[in-house]
Amino acid sequence: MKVLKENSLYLVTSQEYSGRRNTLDVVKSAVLAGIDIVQMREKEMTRKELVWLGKEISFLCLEKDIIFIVNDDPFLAEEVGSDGVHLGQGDINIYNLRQTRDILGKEKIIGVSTHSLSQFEKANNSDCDYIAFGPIFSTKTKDYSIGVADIKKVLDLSLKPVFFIGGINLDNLDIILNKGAKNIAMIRALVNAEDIVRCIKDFKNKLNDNNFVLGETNER
Ligand code: TZP
Ligand code: MG
Repeated sequence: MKVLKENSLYLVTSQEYSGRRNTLDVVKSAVLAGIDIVQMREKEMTRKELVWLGKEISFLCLEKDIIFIVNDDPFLAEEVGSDGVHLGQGDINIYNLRQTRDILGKEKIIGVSTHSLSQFEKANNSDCDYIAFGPIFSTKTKDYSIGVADIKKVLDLSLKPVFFIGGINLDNLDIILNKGAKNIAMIRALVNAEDIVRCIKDFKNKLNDNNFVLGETNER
């Protein structure tokens, strides 16, 4: 299994929010800039398009040792040669974690989306490899946000890497880093950035410079 490193920056793709860029070009820039993880999350593509795009991204990520995750579908994740699958709360009703593990095997990564402390605790005690928690801030992708109140609690409880997601950008990143967050995931701040390479480098610098110390208040 590829190792999920700390201070990871996780790009979630979306052609819908990428303006005139296509997702493959977004991923090429992200790979060039040193992204850690890429998830193909394309809700408007046919399966044929997803297989084509997934194989292209798989190849790009393999060359650079970047983790490539496919959203929603473990069979698609397997078919395109990705490193794993990301399942939402709805998806785990279709493919539960046991079935997903059977499809992908123990060397592949399984991530789960959570939107509340109780969903987090359930995922934390399940056979997944990382957990996404959010939407933290308001985002066009979801019609609600859960705020920052549970971040510290989630980090205290966490038995596996946690990725905070939802409306995160370079202006509000410090708020969650100051609560102890190590890893972040996002769509629009990256796919919409004027200069994707520069933007990723700015995020990576902030994550790597993050000197949050457990036990200190770090409130600003
Ligand atoms: N899950 C929770 S929030 C979200 C997903 C897929 C969307 C994140 O997109 P953005 O543009 O970074 O707010
Ligand atoms: Mg899903």
